[in-house]
Amino acid sequence: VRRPGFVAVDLGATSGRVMLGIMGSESESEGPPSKVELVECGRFANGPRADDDGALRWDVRALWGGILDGLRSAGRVASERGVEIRGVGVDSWAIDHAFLDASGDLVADPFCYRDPRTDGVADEVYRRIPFADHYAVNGLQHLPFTTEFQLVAGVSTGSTTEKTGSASGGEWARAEQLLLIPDLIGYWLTGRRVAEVTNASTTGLLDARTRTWSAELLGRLAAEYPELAGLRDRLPELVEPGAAVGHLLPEVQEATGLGDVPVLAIASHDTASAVAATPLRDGAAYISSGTWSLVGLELPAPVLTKASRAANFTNELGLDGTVRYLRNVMGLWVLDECVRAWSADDGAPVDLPGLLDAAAAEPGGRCLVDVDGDEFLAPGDMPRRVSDAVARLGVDLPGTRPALVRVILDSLAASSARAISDASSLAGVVVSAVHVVGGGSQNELLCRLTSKAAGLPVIAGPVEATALGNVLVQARAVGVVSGDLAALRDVVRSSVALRRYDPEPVR
Ligand code: LFR
Repeated sequence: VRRPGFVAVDLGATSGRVMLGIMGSESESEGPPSKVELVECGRFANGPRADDDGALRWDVRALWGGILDGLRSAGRVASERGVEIRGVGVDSWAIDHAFLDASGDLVADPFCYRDPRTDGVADEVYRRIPFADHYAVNGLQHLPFTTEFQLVAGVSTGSTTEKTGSASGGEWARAEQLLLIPDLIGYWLTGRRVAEVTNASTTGLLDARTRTWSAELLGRLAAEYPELAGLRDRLPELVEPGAAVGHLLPEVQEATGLGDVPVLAIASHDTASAVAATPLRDGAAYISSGTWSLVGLELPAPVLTKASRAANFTNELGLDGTVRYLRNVMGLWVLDECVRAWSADDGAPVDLPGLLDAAAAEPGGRCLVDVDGDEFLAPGDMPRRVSDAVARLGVDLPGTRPALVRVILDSLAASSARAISDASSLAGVVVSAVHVVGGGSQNELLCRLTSKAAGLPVIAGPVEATALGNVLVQARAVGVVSGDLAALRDVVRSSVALRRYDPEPVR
């Protein structure tokens, strides 16, 4: 008998991956599989690109090409390994969305949430529909680029959005449907349009308690911005993770060599898949550490209190009715952007492991910058922006790369520690450990600094939490594994090695 396999398409802000999750092991022929092995079948670059007007957009057709290539190699790997592909699931970063026109074609490449067209828009919206009224329903932290604000930016012609406002307003006029990025890929794979709920929860348009589109918020938005009156009709039907989306279209089967494989809804917000595969136990916080650090707790219900709102905690939706109670910390973006700038200066890629070793040898705690400031959101010129922030603190920092990297990581660790202690007091949960998953779980210095700053043990891994969460939800949807989140996390624990860092002093 062939072992079951599931393909995870995982799109990140800097790269996309196609992973084949192979269930069980050679020795485990009977009974439900206790582990999953991930095989990378494709990897392709991603990143926002400036269009002719300077607007930052995602090249989703290039991503689609990478996905098809990855599916083709997943098919090859599966046949070499005696694996039967039983499903495909797609996750990506949240919030960003595409419009389809009346013929089902893409109206334009989707905007990247880092495009400055949303500057000032949220405040304008809050003057008409207060933040408190939003929070009472959608439970979302304030982020300047939430889908709702992008939509308003697209129909506003005010000075703050002059640059791209009119062009994107034209785009909205042609829009018949709004699809979040993973749902767009799902549509291209199957021809069916849905809105998966964990990702839909980041739009600002969902009710965090009922997990449905909020008639109240959509109604108020339409009353304030008549151009958006048709928004409700442009939002697809919501589905929960585990639902069947459809089957690969004949042309996709042909292009990939895969057969009539089902496409399954998973927790399509990458952070939701990552949290699903974080081997949490009671009282553990998590940091999903990549481009962003998403720092918080898994809860059974949203916390919509005034204190929670003031602390800017979000209630994004998770697997199996859970809530991801967290705050966005700027994450490795700031470091990655510095590395990108330095590599461009040098005309050669910077040696990151070497740089991190040198940063580890720097004295810690020289200063902390507020890495979460909006000033760090946009791409470009990051070393100067961080140095300027240091200078504003009146600190005389040596002008070396390791010194700057150390400040960035100290600041990131401090911000994460603050989010953990805030989440703990706001949700009334005593936190005993912090799980770090995603790419940042491999950054030993960051794990150590986080452990020290939080005064808690850090348990690092899995690196590929998102892909694992994607695969496991598919496996459960078709009955290859069964059980609740705890059972899925048992499979994660037996599949990967975790590393522990105790809060011993770091220099
Ligand atoms: C992480 C992430 C965050 C979201 C940000 C923008 O990849 O999905 O959860 O806030 O990207 O979509």
